[in-house]
Parts: sequence; C-alpha cells; structure tokens
Amino acid sequence: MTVTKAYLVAALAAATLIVPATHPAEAHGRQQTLRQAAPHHLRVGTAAAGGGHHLDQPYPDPFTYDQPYRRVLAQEFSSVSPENQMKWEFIHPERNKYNFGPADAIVRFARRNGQVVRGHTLLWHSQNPAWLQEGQFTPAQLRSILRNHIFTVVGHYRGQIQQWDVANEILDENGQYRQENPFIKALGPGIVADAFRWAHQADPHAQLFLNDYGVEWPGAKVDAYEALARQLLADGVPLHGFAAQAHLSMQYGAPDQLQSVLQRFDNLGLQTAITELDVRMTLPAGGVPTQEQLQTQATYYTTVLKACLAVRGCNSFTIWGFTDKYSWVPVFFPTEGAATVMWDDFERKPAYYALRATLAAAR
Ligand code: 9MR
Repeated sequence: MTVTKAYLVAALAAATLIVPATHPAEAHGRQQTLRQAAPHHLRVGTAAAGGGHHLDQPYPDPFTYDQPYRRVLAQEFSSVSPENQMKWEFIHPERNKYNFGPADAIVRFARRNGQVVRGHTLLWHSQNPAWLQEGQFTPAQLRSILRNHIFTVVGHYRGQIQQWDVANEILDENGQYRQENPFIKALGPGIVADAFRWAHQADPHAQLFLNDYGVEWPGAKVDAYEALARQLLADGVPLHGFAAQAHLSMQYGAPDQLQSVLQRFDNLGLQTAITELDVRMTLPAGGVPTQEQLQTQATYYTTVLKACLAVRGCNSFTIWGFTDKYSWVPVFFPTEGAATVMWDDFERKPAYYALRATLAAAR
C-alpha cells in the first residue's frame, strides 16, 4: 500500500481524536465520582458549608448560593453534614424560637440527591446561643431545656437523619469531662446518657454517636471514651457508634494507628465513622503547597480511608468540606491551609484521586 498524503492526514486525525479520549481506564476514571466509586456499605460524605466562620467572609452563604458548589456536592457525595446549621446557636437562637429553615434546605437537598444526612450536634460546649450560655438557670431548668431541645430538633427531623452526633467533644485531652459544657457542668456526666435516651425516643431509627477529635491515636482520651462506651452499653443506653473527626495537621504525623482505635469500638459492637476529615499543612511563602506536600496529604487521606475500610462496622466516611474555597482551616490556623481535596475552583488535588482509587479498589 502506498502511503499517500491523504492517508497520513486521515491517520493523524484519527489518532488525535482517538488517543486522548478512548483509553478505557482513563475515560471511566474521569466519569466516576467518589460516591460511585465507593463500596455499597460505605457512605462518603462532606460538610455542607454555611454559618460559623463563613459569616465573617466576603461571600454569601455557600450552600444556598454557589451553584457549581452544589453540583459537586450532589455528584460526589452520598452523605451530607450541616457544617453549622443544626448547631444550637443556629437552630435554637432564642429560648422560645427555633430556626429550622437553613437545615431543612440541606435535608431537602439530600433527599433530592439520594443522600443521607448526619445530624450535628446536640450536646456541645461550643456555638451555644447567648441566651443559654449567659442565662441563669437552675439544674432542673437546664435539664428540661436540653430535653426539650433534643425532642424538638431530633423530632423535627425524625426519619430523615441517618446518624446523629449526639455528644460532641465532651471529653478533654486527659479524658476528663469538659466543664465548659454547660450541661455537664450543672448536671454532671449522667446527662450524656439522658441525651442519648431522649434522642432515641425522638427518632428510634437514627444511629446515635459519640464524636470527637484527638482520638485518632490511642491515649487517655480514647481510653476514657472506651470506658464511657462500655458503661453506656452496660446500662442499656442507646449508643450506636463512635466517630473520629480526624482534623489532621501534617506537622503531627500520619494517622497510622487509627485503624486500631476504631477496631476497639468495633469490638464493642458499635458502628464507627470518620466525620470531619481534613489534612492541613504549613504553607510555604506564596501560599502554594509543594508537590511533595500534596503527595503526603494524599497519603494521610488514604490512610484514614483505609482504616475505615478495614474495620467492619465503619460505614460513614465524611470530609469536612471538599474545596479550599470554604475551608475553616485558614480562618482558625492562619499559617496553615490547603486542607481539602479540591482547590478553590474545584480542580482536584492528588488527595481526591487517591481517595477515589482507594474506594474503587475496595469495591
Ligand atoms: O467548620 C465549622 C466552622 O464553620 C465554625 O466556625 C466552627 C466553630 O467552632 O466549627 C467548625 O466545625 C467544627 C465542628 O462543628 C466540630 N469539630 C471541629 C470543627 C472544626 O472547628
């Protein structure tokens, strides 16, 4: 056969058309999202950005207005956690007034997109409204305030919340009950069991969790949580799960003992979950992470995911926001950042691809 100019032109055209688009693995990989890649038993979630630190930023509430953000949120995730919208100061701003609108919008969005919702949170020392924090209440009044809050909020979302973070950050790093928590301070640690009982009565199908940070490595805090979980279970309290938030910083080392921590709670018959994963780093001058930093970050993300995948009852893996555009990290740690899996424009970082590949390999 004679190679004519026309043949060469046609061959070149075919090559340019075909080669980039038809590599099967590449084409498939490009289409898959995190939720599509995940094994069926595992929910892959994110916080839905709004409230909290966003109120001080020069942009409107992200969840309600950013359409490209909402598209990614719907496509990539099968679970959503209101970042702030279900916290006391948002949902119960005055003693006799509840504000369900912003959280309702998230629950509706989740239903439309086939997502479950993680409720966050009912008993915490932070982001409580001034009326509660500064009010003068007797112990009996505080107890009935908490009870009413739990029945009202959990009841409002009855049947629509997969998992509730009932108790958030109730222990300090030494495993002691936090006295900053107004309910624990006034009523003692026994109020934790009551909170679980009330939440269970208000929504018998919701799975009820203890949730905290600083439990990614063994130590006094994990020991205290394990003792608490054993006690609650022995007392017949409806506790269903233990969750590690997993706010990691690369300066503190890899989360290489997380699997063994989760396993201890799995051994008690509890579910486990990762609820707020992000991996921050100290940014070089100029603010752009190095390739090496991004690779280390990807490894941290996948170490956490693999820990969850290796533990039988770990059924929920949530990252605390998916784009640096809305991350809480630079606001709270001014020298650190780049903690999420996507850049400001939703372009994906190595950590995103590493998570997706790890999910796909576990399917
Ligand atoms: O991401 C939340 C941010 O918008 C709030 O300003 C902040 C206030 O404490 O809370 C952030 O979320 C926290 C979560 O509710 C509980 N664990 C730690 C999270 C990061 O601070």
